[in-house]
Amino acid sequence: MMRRHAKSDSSRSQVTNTRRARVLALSLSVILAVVATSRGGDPECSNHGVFANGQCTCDPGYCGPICQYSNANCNNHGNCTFTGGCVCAPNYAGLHCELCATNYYFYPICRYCLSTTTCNGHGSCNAQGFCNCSPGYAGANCNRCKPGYQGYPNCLPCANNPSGDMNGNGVENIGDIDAFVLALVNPAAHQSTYPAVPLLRGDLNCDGALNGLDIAGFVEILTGF
Ligand SMILES: [Ca+2]
Ligand SMILES: [Ca+2]
Repeated sequence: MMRRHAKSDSSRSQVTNTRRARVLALSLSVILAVVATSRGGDPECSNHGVFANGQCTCDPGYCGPICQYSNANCNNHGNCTFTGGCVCAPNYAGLHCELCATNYYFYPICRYCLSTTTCNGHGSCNAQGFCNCSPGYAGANCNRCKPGYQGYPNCLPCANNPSGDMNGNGVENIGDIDAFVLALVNPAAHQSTYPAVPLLRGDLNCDGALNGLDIAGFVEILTGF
């Protein structure tokens, strides 16, 4: 009995040692992999590539004979080249992709805008690459008439030249809200307060009447939306 026990203990011990060896081997391989990764590449390749057969194979995003260039040299808006230049993405330009290409605006966003297409020929591109619509036009792409205008693409002023200037001071702004609301709810009071401002100036949807249907146009004039 004693000998059988001893044999059994010995074989258990062997199994345990084998497991330990396997765990150790696995741990070592993990450690070696981590070390290799953290080292980042061969020194001959600026630590950004692998040196073999007399030349460097650079990591993604690195270039040059010894991987000394990177996409960071291109402001990360293009790919570096073997000679240290940049091949910029289509919306970027400059030796280091530090500019927007023609017809792109608002570096580093570099948004595309072309007045004849993006703004439908009824506006111009602003510094942010959005459309500033010509008078009488509205919409992100100047693809419709502003309230008070009709007949896209011509967008001529409607009868009575409607506008949001319901207090008659020459500008359209939040100062017109009270006057516009007064014109809607108590036209006679509006006329006595602002005798120089015809009620139909508020006919922003151009249907020949001033009523609730003109509110959306009034809000758009004040907010731009
Ligand atoms: Ca006004
Ligand atoms: Ca109306």
